[in-house]
Amino acid sequence: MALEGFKNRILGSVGLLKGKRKVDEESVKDLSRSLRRALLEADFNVRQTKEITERIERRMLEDEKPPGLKLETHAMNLIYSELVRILGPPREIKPHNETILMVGLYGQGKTTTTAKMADWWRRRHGVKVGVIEADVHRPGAYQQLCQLLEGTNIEVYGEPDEKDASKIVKNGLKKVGNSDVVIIDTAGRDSLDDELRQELINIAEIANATERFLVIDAQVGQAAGKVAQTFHDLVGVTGTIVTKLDGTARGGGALSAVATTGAPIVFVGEGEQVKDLEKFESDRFISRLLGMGDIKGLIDLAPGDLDQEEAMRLAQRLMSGRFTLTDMYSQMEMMSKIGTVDKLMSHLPDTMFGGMGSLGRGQKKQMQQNLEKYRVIMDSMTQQEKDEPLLLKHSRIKRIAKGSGCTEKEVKDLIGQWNKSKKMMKGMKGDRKMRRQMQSMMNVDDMDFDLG
Ligand SMILES: Nc1nc2c(ncn2[C@@H]2O[C@H](COP(=O)(O)OP(=O)(O)OP(=O)(O)O)[C@@H](O)[C@H]2O)c(=O)[nH]1
Ligand SMILES: [Mg+2]
Repeated sequence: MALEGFKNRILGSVGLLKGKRKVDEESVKDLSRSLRRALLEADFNVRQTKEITERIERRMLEDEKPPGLKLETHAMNLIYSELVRILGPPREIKPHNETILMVGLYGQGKTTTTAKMADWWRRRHGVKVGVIEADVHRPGAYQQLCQLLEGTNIEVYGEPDEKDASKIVKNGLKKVGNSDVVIIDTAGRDSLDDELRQELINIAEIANATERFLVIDAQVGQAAGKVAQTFHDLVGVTGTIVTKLDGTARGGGALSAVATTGAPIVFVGEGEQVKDLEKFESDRFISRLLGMGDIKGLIDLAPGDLDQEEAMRLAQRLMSGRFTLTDMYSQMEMMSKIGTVDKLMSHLPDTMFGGMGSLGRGQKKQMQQNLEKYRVIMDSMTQQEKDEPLLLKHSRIKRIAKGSGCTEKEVKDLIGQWNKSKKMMKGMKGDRKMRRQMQSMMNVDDMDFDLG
């Protein structure tokens, strides 16, 4: 898909510098040319592409490369920082006197995100939020919104039988307009016919919204630029929301949308639940986009009952390659506390766990089930066995299988998994580039790779 293409092109561009020790003008030009193609293909507009490539050219020639860093890595870091820069600093929306109009194509997640944001402001800022359902085309839109916000005390205004969206907005504003934040959900558009265009323009005029947020599914890819332009022409988009980032797509299409409208990303949606909304941070987004992984994201994911220090230790253990079964066990425990494997994996570098970050949904589910099973099995082991898994020969395996109610094969599978992980970690130990990347991500000077 478009996004993988983008990432691969960037890697390809940077790869042009392989084996070079010093920067020279010619290779910088090559890099820049290749980069330009990658950006244009990802629907960055010409102006933005020019700006990025020129800045990278200049910085390649002028910035001093940190000692010990390969030229490719240095270039990658520059590209990373320029992409982060172009996405801009986070957009702060003050939860006071705001009216937000949600627009976007069919099924992109407008209604869900309306509920998510409403709840987010209520939870985070404790302000009064009111919501207006102005989608008169999707049957059941009002019920959908009410259901999502059930139990939150957020007032949802709707007139399920009314066919005139403007009227609903007018009435709705009278009813909930005095809230600190008012969010208006509108109908999805498959393609924009004249009638729908006019409806949206009318709503926008009546709502006189302080913000117009465009909702884009992360899967949309390159088409996002065009879509964004259409809505921008109609209502003047002021913010972008990328949804479904929990899926396989990494969200590159959003870059095109942002490049087109200049409206920064405000929130990202990472699941179907109302709580699955995160404030956007461009550095995190770009590192995920480029498959660089994101240890900070991993740590921030930890819920309140998991203290940061413990989470840091987990990250360190993940990186350190120390791999007794006990280590693996506590990792698993914490993983299950942090949340789904799915969510965790999307924050890890692609190369970790042998590319587990790009496993399909089915495979991830399988892994989650395995975790459950492993846990049961390990509960039947002695501490010594967990510390020294090499002790686990036939008679012990038999005993453990019996004790845990699993088959011997399942016990062997666990040992096999441990062996595989251990090997992988050994591989990482040898990979200096990876190690350096980990170190800089975690902000540590040296890491203890104790593999026994
Ligand atoms: N996995 C995942 N699913 C999401 C996310 N946001 C929305 N969805 C799902 O996407 C589907 C469409 O979401 P809606 O909120 O109904 O989309 P909409 O833009 O209001 O759709 P229309 O009103 O038909 O135009 C629903 O099944 C949502 O649960 C997300 O961030 N992650
Ligand atoms: Mg909807």
